[in-house]
Amino acid sequence: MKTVLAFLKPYKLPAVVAFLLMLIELTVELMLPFFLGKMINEGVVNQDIDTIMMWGVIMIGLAFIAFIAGIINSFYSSHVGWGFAHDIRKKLFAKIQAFSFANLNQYPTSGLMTRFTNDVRQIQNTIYMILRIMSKAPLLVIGGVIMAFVVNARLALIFLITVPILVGFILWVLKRASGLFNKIQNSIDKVNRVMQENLSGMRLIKAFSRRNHEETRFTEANKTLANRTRYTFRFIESSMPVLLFVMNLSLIFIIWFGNLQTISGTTSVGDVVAIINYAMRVAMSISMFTFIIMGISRMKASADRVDQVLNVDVDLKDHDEADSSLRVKQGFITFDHVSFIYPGTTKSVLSNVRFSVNPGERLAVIGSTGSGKTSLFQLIPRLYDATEGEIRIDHRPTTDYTLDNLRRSIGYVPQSPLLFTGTVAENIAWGKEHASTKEIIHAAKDAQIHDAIMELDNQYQTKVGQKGVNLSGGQKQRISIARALIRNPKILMLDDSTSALDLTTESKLLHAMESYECTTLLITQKISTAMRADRILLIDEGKVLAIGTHEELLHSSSLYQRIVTSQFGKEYANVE
Ligand code: M5T
Ligand code: MG
Repeated sequence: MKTVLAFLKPYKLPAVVAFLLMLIELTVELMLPFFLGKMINEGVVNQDIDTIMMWGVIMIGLAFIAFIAGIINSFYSSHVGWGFAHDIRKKLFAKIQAFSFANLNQYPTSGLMTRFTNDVRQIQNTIYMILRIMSKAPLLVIGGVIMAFVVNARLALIFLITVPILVGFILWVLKRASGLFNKIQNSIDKVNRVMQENLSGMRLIKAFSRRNHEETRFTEANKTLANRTRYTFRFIESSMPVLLFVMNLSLIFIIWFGNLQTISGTTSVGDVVAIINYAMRVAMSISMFTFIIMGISRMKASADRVDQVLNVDVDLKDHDEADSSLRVKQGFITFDHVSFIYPGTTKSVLSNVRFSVNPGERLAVIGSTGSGKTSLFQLIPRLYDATEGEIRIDHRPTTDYTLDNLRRSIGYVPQSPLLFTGTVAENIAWGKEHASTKEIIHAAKDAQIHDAIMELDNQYQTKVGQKGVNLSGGQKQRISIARALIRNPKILMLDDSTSALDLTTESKLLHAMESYECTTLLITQKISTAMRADRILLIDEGKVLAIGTHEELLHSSSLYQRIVTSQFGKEYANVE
């Protein structure tokens, strides 16, 4: 909770103002029973209308002041709440932007979403309530007891017994409730996760006709949430009658004992009325504790969850020795004895990988599924860091570059293309800040998608829906290629990005890409594509089996021969 609460710092002043205004309200509330007692003792008992009027006017005046203080307090409290929530969201967002892939794997999207929305709102509401009324309740209990002693110490003794019992009981409930609310928050996560997967996988669910299965999953998550919420609230609500019972007992005792004293003449009627009034206010404040408990324990649960994210160690950041003026100039890539294991796993995905790619060279990476091709790609822009060995670009370790400079020089087309909500033009321009229309069209033409875009209803201004559902797989691939090309990268990486293209289009694309002065790495399953590269890297089970031209591999690698045979037939491999 600490990290989150530190965000209150800039709001010290309005928070203090709110607190002071609350103190005014509190003082008035504490004075009113006292004056009421005086009004009865001096005015009512003596039947003195003037005195009654005087105290009446004073009390109305005070109540009015409290009323105004309350309104201004509310204004300041909500200001603190909103500002505070805004700052946390901003910080959370920035933090998540800095997350490495490994960090992201740790926190599912739904969990992050819940933190952004539900958790932050929970904290905001509680902060508001604390400034508005919650902090008043305990002070009112303390002040009420003190004032009761001021009015009549003998009658007030009863508070010394009841208040500690009640406070102890409340603390116990608080401790218990905090754990329960944590569980509720986790269940909300779960419901969100199921819902999110459901929405993003709706087409698949329909195609596989798995509606019932999904419904069961949702019903279960939802039921757990409902059960936990019910249990927690029942627990808290059942503490309420206990509180009221103890408080009412003490009220009865005050009335009974006060009555005896008034009859014997040791206490005045006004004092008894004032003490009863204090007892009622103390009782009200104590019963408010239930809400305070709910609020604070919910806030604690939420704040801890937000804390978790804010305190995550981002394991991938600029090295201290990174030189911010260093840029990738040529695109010379070296893998020097690189081994890689995904964080949190034990399986070696790449072992002892060694190869170099010259500036401007085109290298095809070929290998069976799961052999580590994508993993190898991810190491270059430092989406993950190699476990062992070093990757150098232009003879400098990738860690010498700032992440920003390194990634800026790379055009990466991931294996599953992702489009953002927006127009086609915006999606292409996403690759380069301030891209002109001319550049967008140029990149689209090179990516062989221009003609297809022109056939869309609004051409470049066509909106692609969430995840670009209204485009074909091949169209999405080519838009994401255009997005990479528009950067004019020094290093272009295509992860199986031409798999959905027909041979003619693919051929045109590869031809157009030749005009870009960059080192190109392309993962492919097709020998025909690989053959168009300068050299081919054959990878299997995380090891580099061979690297060389098509002819060289045909002679040196039996696995390569087998792949060629399976794609082109026996004759071809033999003839070569
Ligand atoms: C190689 C594992 C995967 C596989 C091996 C991306 C990714 C992969 N793996 C992880 O544990 N976590 C990850 O985030 O690594 O996987 P790859 O590099 O994706 O293989 P590929 O690109 O050659 O395969 P494909 O199917 O794309 O051709 O054991 O479990
Ligand atoms: Mg892959």
